[in-house]
Amino acid sequence: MLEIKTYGRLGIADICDKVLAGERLSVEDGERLFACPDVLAIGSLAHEMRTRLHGTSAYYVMNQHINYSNICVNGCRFCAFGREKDDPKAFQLSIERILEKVRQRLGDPITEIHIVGGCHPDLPFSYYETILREVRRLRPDASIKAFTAVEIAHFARSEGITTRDVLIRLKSAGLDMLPGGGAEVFSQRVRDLLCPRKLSGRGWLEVAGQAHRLGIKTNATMLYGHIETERERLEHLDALRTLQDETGGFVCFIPLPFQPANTRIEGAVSTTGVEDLRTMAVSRLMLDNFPHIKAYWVMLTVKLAQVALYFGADDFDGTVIEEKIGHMAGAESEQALTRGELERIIREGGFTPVERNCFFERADKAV
Ligand code: V47
Repeated sequence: MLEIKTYGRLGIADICDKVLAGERLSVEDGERLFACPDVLAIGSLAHEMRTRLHGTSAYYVMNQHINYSNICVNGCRFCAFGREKDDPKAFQLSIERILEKVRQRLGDPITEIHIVGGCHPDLPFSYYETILREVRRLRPDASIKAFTAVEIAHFARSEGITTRDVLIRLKSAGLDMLPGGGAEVFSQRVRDLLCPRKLSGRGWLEVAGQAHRLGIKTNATMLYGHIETERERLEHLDALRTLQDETGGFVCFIPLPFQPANTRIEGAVSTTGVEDLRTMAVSRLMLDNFPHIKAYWVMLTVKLAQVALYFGADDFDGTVIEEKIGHMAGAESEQALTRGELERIIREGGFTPVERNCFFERADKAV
């Protein structure tokens, strides 16, 4: 950490005291952190908290992403991945094609398969159940992290059943965990402007809470760097930690910097490195009840994600293998990293690489 007097000079000595005492920061504290000109001071506070929780460990996972379809009824303005059904770039994978992708990687020691798509207008619910059953059969040792809260609500609407029943059926088909996507920022103002057809912030939180109560862990994301205010980011973080107080079901938080290419937000530009690091650090400091914060290298770039390990992040995500959502929006990162590359990046950053599964159980201890 920097010297205490530095925080005094910056007018945030009281926030520094709260962090050191393990006390919760308010949304107003968060606003002051965003306003503080010294990003290193904020970063070192977040690093203090991250080190208290995880020491020098930095986690990674051997995983595989599979997108079953990009056809989506929501048409969110920030998304370059989703397509209408009749678009020449629309795709929809058959179950056999999905299994083929899993089979191609059977030789790799993958412990997590991450499956998401758009909100498809007419795929039957049995399609999703079959994906889970068959992937589970092919790779019984890998955890399946699939379908965001937005997809869960969409399946419920299409099938005419409750989101709770959707979750129960998917769990019995092999679902282990929900990924954190679809949260964007919960602010209704932002959602009305960017994704009016999408599940509301309140709806997203309800589905996440239901999943937690059924014993299904989830992650949570925040898409930032478009039209949202800092206050809206902080209110998003506050809503997440309130739910986490109730359920304890969130595993990892992932701040996602908006990638503007091929999207429909006029005049949007990429976030800068300092903004990304500051948002990472503020997220770590606000989310005092979240065990893990992910530096998602796909959206941050590998180099900035490595630096983010000093700004509150403790997880580097993983091998990924084939990424579409960020890359269709202009992400400049690689498509995949190997175990060797992940370990070298983490080690050269000064951390100890620890392989984990989707629940953050260490690979050497996982059953
Ligand atoms: O929900 C969409 C975001 C998310 C853009 O849970 C965009 O472990 C940036 O949620 N620029 C999907 N982001 C990715 C995601 C995720 C990724 C890795 C790990 C986990 C996890 C979750 O990507 C979407 C949306 O919020 N997104 N468009 C864009 N233009």
